[in-house]
Amino acid sequence: MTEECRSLKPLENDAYQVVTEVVTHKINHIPIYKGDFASLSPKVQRFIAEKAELMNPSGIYICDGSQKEFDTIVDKLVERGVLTPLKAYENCYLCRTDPRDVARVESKTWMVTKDKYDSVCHTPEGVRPIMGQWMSEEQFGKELDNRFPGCMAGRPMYVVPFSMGPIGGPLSKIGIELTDSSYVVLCMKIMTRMGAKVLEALGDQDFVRCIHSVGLPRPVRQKVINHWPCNPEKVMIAHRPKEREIWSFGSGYGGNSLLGKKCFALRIACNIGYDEGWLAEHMLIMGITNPEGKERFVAAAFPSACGKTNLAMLTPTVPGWKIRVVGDDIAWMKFGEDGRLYAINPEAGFFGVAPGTSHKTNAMAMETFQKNSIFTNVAETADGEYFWEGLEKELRQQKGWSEEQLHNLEITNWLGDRWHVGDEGKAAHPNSRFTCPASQCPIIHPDWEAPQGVPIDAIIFGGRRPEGVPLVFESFSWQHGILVGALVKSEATAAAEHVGKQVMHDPMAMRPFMGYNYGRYLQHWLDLGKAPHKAPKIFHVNWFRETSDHKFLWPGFGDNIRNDIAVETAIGYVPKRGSINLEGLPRLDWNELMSIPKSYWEEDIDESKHFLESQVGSDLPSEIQQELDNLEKRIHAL
Ligand code: GTP
Ligand code: SPV
Ligand code: MN
Repeated sequence: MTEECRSLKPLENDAYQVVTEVVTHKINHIPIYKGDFASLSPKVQRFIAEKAELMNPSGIYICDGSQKEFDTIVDKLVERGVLTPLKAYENCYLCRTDPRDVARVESKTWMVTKDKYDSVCHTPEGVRPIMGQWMSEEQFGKELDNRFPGCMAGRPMYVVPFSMGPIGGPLSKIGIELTDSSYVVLCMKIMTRMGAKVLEALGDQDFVRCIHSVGLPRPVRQKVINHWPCNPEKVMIAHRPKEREIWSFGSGYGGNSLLGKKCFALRIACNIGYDEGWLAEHMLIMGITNPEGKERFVAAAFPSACGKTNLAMLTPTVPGWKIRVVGDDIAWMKFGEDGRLYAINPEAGFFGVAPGTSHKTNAMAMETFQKNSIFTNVAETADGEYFWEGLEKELRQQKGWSEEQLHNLEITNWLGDRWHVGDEGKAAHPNSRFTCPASQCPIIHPDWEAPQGVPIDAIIFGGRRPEGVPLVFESFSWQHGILVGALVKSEATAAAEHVGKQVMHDPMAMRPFMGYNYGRYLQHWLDLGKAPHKAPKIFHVNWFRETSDHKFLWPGFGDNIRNDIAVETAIGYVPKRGSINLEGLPRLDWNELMSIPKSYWEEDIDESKHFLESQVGSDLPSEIQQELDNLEKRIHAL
């Protein structure tokens, strides 16, 4: 290598010197394995060179996003045992992670801002904020120094340019993820629009900087489990919203490592949305066509593992209705010139909870992942099929097996151990997931990639509420609807590290994904819904109400289509008896499904007030305080 190359320094104009042939193949002492560094914009070059210098990878691999590239990486991972082909399907693979790296780690997720209150609310002394954790810039500097220098030693650094939303669309945004995980590259190819086309569209513009490392430089001192390098003790998912930058260390799983998803499309994007006048939300988007052929679009926010993917792809049990999916997890929404709210799905794939998914509960998801998909932490049958809890019955039917034959089926569970139906423990991890291209969904909406989005008529909030909360109610107004969203609570699920069935607050289904001061976020919602904007209606649903012996009161899934309006109650409009089509359902306890028990709601309002006082404090917008006072009065008058 020439001396001139080794001493390469940023030039005044922000560009790296890329004139000699040597330099196009190496940055400082680091070789370029693939891609044309010289053709990148100065900003992109600088980003790559600086971070390569910091993390010291063995080489740099600039992804072009082609199928050939995907196949090459897959082949290598199969050879190494990281992926196992699922022979029963076309181009589908199983991946088992280190069992310590199986879900998002909310407790290790931080927002880094100079002013603490840009990230969190003014909570009373001694109260730990649950909507976002703040870290000071000084502390972040220390944490970074303690993790990232040299962290990619012995591993290639992949450069993954990606677009959230259709490339070049008016609501779309571009990011570049640097990662030392080839599994992440494969998933990013499925979950985003990725590769050379994105760099073309980017030109000289800025982008969201995403830095991800599994945090285990070579030579590795610890034992690597399942060929899945990670560093659970040192996990850190840090965001610098002002700088539009994400630093993720130590985990290769889902939202921790596919940085386009929760980190960018929610935590960073809600900051961009605050600055630019739009919303980034944890919501599915679906089109519902009634028997007369009229289609309306709905966006729905449920906490993690509470049914977004299932609802978005629902197969209606009531004849004449049609559902088509636009997105299953995230919505970016902006009011248009005509005053209506428009939404895009920034993602290109589904990263869905596997257990519980079957032809009975979500046939459309099943159809979507028959090819070109990656399954993480599911089980595998001796026939090279995926397996998880909830597939027992249909597998038996499909094969024409007796119960005994099913129990004899050889299964390898998510931990790689031999397992049979009926054995102790689980076949698949409860947060095991499928990653599949949305374009393969049979009911993907023809406008799902419309750059300007689809018009939203209604917003739905919901959660897992075993008691007290009726199947459905409509809010009295936009402001009241925002209060309803702010008071969303749900039972904890396996999507993050919380244990047990505790009912937790998850305002707007955004608790783990809030990117800035939650009081300002509520104010932003209030402001956007004002004239001349035409605010959509807001509803709350609960498919998860239980009887006293813990059975679901509502069949759910395909039956979630049944809805009509309405009598006025303390908490909102609820459907009249007879207004919901119940044809073909087993006997339902309508009164219990729709009741609003006074004692439950009296307790609930006290708890809600306490929650908003302690967690939002003086940042609570006065309009929301007013709505809260009104709600309290109505409940006491019940
Ligand atoms: P994230 O991807 O984590 O954001 O989850 P999600 O909100 O998309 O949840 P998903 O649709 O994947 O559902 C999670 C679990 O809830 C699965 O095991 C489903 O089978 C189950 N589930 C979904 N919808 C219903 C329903 O209407 N009733 C009942 N009882 N269970 C449901
Ligand atoms: C969620 O937890 O809401 C998910 C899965 O959608 S993850 O991408 O891991 O955050
Ligand atoms: Mn989600």
